[in-house]
Amino acid sequence: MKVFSGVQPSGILTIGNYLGAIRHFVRLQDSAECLFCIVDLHALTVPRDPEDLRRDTRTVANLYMACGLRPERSILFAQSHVHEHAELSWLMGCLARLGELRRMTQFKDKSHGAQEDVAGFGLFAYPVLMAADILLYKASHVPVGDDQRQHLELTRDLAQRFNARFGETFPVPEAMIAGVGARIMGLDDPTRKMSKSEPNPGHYISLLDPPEAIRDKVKRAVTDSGRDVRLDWEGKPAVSNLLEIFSLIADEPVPSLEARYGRQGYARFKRELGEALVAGLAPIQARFAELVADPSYTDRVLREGAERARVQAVPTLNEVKERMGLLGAR
Ligand code: AQP
Repeated sequence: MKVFSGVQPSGILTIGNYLGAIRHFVRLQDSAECLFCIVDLHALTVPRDPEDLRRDTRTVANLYMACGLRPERSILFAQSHVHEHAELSWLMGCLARLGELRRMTQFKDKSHGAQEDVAGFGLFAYPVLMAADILLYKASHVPVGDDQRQHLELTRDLAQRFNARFGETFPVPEAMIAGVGARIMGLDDPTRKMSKSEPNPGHYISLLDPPEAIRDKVKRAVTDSGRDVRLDWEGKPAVSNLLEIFSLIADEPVPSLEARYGRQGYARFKRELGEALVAGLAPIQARFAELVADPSYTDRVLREGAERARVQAVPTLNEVKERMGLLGAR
């Protein structure tokens, strides 16, 4: 089993990124060969301030480690340090079809329905680069949140198309999408996925929010009509989202939380959820503070991670080029 996944340095990671993805990365690293990437080329698909992007890339690296990823166990690296990603992306792009890329919902969401003549090409080509990220390492499994399901399907289609046309080369990777936590919703709007790049800070809880901010954001989180705390995504989407977050962060089953808070109204439930989040994030924040104090360590982890990733990336790229008919440089 070979695992690949990535996170964009497009802001400070949220509990959505943690509960939907990184928590699973940490678990997988003890049983599988793992590569976890900071997909900085993906972050360029929307306008970014260069200094912010550099800072966020280091922050994601430190948060990976603060959450429990160990560089001696998993390969941690920045996508742009392994230029083979961009090269394979071109080759895969030659197999992708405009129609299938146009159907990608993330492109539609992030281009905000802009006319095609102004929507970014990078945003359009994003899923092809993501397919290249995964296929470059011949990964068999990709742990992601639910929002990446469609991109994974495209990756599988491209792998199969390549294999059919040029001979068996890529394993067809499987998405690993957890049942619970795969789609944490916004605190301000339970119909929208929680996202780190949202302008309203009340929408998300970041892994680095100080305790007061966490308590305050949970207190202000929208709730549903009525008073009872129960899981009912149809009728009570906001409370169901909070219950799911509570269950995951406190490692307590939802029915046990329902039994405790069921008919008591929302105030105590929210107060104790705030405390559970503060307690759950405290060890991550403490470890992060240590890592930030030593940027040379982070840079070394990324440099060594890229070297180890390239050992796997270069042979795949050469194989692909040869199969496609490119003349090898001698
Ligand atoms: N709300 C979420 N619930 C569960 N999982 C989530 N993920 C993201 N949001 C949620 C998962 O986190 C991993 C990293 O995501 P990404 O950085 O590659 O991009 P994204 O999916 O677009 O995440 P964001 O936070 O919404 O970023 P921005 O705001 O830049 O678009 C993925 O596995 C993702 O599924």
